[in-house]
Amino acid sequence: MTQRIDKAFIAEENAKLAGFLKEDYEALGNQLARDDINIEDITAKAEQFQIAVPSWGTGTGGTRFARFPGEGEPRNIWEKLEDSAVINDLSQCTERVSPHFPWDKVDDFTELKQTSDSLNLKWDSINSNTFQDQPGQAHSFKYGSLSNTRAESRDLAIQHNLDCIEWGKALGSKTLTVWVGDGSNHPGQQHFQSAFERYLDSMKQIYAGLPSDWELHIEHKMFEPAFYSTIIQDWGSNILAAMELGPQAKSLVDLGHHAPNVNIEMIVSRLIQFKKLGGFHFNDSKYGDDDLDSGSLHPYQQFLIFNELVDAQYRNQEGFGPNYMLDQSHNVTDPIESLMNSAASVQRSYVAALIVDRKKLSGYQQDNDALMASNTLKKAFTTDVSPILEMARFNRGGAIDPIAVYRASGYRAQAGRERPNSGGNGSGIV
Ligand code: LRH
Ligand code: MN
Ligand code: MN
Repeated sequence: MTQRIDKAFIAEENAKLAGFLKEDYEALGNQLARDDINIEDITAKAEQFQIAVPSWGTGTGGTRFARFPGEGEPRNIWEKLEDSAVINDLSQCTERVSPHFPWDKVDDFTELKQTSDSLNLKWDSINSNTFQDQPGQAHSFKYGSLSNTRAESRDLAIQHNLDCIEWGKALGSKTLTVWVGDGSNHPGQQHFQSAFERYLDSMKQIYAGLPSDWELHIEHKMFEPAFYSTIIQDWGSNILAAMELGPQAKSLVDLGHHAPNVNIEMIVSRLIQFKKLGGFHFNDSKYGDDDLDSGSLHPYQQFLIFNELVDAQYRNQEGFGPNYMLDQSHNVTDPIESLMNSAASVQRSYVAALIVDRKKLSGYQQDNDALMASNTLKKAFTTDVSPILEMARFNRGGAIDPIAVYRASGYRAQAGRERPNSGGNGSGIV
């Protein structure tokens, strides 16, 4: 077992930065006070912020062309949990892990729950996988899963989702996320309406198996692996399906799953308005479903999404309480570092949205003062809220500078020794 980073070591490293943090925090506090914002209130909210880590994100994702695994990659769900614990110990905002079945192979769910408990981790949404065939699978998903023309394949996909609910119960999860790659690659290949009817019929059977305190999240994606049409291609088909199923069904927004230039924050607003916003998969993209690190390319978009979320939070919008999760693929970075960076990037957007002067914004909107409305948002976005994020981590016993502490700890090298045959030699050359 790879040893977690010692609390005393984190404290030692923090001590080197604590003086600077105090100065920066005071300066930012004075700056915010000019606008009647109490920095302590914002820090308290930042401390409550949580975003889940995807179990599959702790390994190198690669692309469909190649994968270049790094040193000491986790070889199973237990080792993924070890890495997730390190991420949370340092970041203090990632106490949940979202598993993917059957990528995560588990024989004994009680034992897995005990392990996660011992690492102070909880379980977020369960992700089912019917977008590929498993070895020896009796009926293929080649022509779709929940919408397949053959009942045998549909039944298999339905049963897998029902199994996921059972496994989730054992882990203490309360959400099932369903993304399917179903669709078509050629015009005419599929009858759109019949395929959607079959999908809805299958989803109704899954919905019927949901415990009353669970939610079913439907994830849309415009394309890939089906390159002509996809069954739940956008938020329109998504919300239609969610409305058809019932109040426990909601839509999940993965930032990389839209056409370029789509106004995602507006989609978020619409879903909030109709009590259908289930959750997020945060990542960033330039071309398509790139799964780049969150906020690495479009931090303003991420902030504008949080502007909608914070607005709903302040208005106590009924039915509002989405799950936040990262869904990224790390090709060239250490996944632990990328996940810590990305969690902080999303948290940064949240905090920046908290300091938007909403009273002023609302006045500018009322008066149609477009320039000042936009500047009000920009003012919050361009404020460097780093001291708040650092103080939130510090107050909770995490690292002021998570990446620096992680690198200084030598955790990755230790993982390399403890996890032989994990597929990488650390150089990226395999
Ligand atoms: C599909 C997706 C979905 C899957 C994950 C691995 O592109 O975003 O969330 O479960 O990738
Ligand atoms: Mn996703
Ligand atoms: Mn995706």
